[in-house]
Amino acid sequence: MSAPSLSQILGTPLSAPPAHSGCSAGSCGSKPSRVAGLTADIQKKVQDHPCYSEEAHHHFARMHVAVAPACNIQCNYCNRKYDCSNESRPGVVSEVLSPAQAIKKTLAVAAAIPQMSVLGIAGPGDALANPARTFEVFRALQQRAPDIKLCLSTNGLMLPQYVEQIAAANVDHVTITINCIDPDVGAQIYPWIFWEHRRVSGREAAEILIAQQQKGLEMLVARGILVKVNSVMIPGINDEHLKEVSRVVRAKGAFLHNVMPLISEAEHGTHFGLSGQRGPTPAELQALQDACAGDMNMMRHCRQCRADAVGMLGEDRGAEFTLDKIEAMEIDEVAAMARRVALRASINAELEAKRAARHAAPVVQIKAPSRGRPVQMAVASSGQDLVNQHFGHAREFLIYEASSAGVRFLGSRRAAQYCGGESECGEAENTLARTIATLADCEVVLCSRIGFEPWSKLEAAGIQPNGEHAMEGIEAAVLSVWQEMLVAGKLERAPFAEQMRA
Ligand code: CLF
Ligand code: SF4
Repeated sequence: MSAPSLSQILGTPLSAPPAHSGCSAGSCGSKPSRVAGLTADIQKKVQDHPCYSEEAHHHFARMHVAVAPACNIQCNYCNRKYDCSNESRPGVVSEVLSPAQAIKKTLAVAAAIPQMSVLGIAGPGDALANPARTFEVFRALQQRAPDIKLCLSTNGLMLPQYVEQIAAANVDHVTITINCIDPDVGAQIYPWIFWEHRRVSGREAAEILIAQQQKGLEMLVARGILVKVNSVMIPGINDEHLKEVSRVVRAKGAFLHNVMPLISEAEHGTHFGLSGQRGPTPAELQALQDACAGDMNMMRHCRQCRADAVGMLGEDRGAEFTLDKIEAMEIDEVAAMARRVALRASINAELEAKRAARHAAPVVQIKAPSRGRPVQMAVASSGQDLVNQHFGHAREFLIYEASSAGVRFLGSRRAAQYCGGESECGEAENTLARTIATLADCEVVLCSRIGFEPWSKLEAAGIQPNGEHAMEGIEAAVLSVWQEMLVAGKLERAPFAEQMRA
């Protein structure tokens, strides 16, 4: 007997993804349905900010300038002395810039990459522990490139003192790293802070920091500045507590919460790395993000950028813009700004048209949701929201879940590039094994192309490679594969990984 058709199973033709095929409410930042539901003012602020809008991160780039070397607190997960060109994590930079160098670099990048819509100051120390340098850059860019959004990231210790200057500099996106609201938890994360000309340690330090962060958050919200809260998930220390943090910052008006995994390796020389404190597994992180979600916007596409990152999230083009290279660049600031403004308008018009089409599409009536269990899939994409990357070239995979409720984005996972060229000869086997382990809970991997060797190894591990949706939109492709699995009766069986465990 042949398999039933999809419309027989679902009871209605499926010509398009469901109207709300993106993340379900509260699951991940400003997805299309959320962008449409925001006030015009907020929509304008987030629509081309790659961190505040998941949709925007497929199309717009950001850059950081590393003008803030000093920090006024110590976090047990931070060591700014360690640098490595392959390393990507907050606090890591190749060169600290003077404000003048940072301004020049920003104008050079903004001329070369017209998708660049946001300039952030995120270290390598704390932006507000270096206020003169930070605000000099913001003030100059406000004058010379007023179309670029200004973004600031801080630990919050000095935030209340600088809210006025932040507002005056037209910075309308601020990130505060808030890992706790309980000083006993904080004492396990922060050994000391520098406060009113003295070093304060232990519980007292955490108490001061928490009070300053909360006050700063309230003051920013009162001024209409969008606040994102970053939290580092540290298993056994603040993982359970972060649900309460999420509840409190949401009640105070934070726009977005970004729960990130602790990065902890002994070779980084951090306290947590040396003491063996582990980071969370992808499943633990996902579970906490889901638990925090409620009606809060959760960010799930963070790439834990370097403090000198340049380009789309997930890529780093910093090597193209070293000081010696930008010195040699001729920049026509006026022409570059006109190009950026035109490109931004055209991308936003295209996204608006897609949103309208999505809302106009027929709503899929699912009559038998129990027959379609959720399926987790990995996607290789180099941007534009498309399945457009060769499996062997992917340095990260985007993880989606498809179910009868639609498609939702779960996050991204780093991977080593399988086709790494001659330098990696002999390493390919290990790289592939590591990638397969990273994707072990996915049932399908979508990519534009894939070689025979990785295809057969993925298949043997229960992960079905799929190159049939090359250059299609990611969500439509993921939904389409789920539908094919449903029609083929594959969703009546448990995922391969579960079958192996049974
Ligand atoms: Fe940079 Fe941060 Fe602004 Fe974005 S990053 S200062 S809000 S422009 Fe973005 Fe990078 Fe995650 Fe930060 S992906 S680490 S959340
Ligand atoms: Fe490092 Fe940032 Fe913590 Fe300062 S606030 S110690 S720079 S992670």
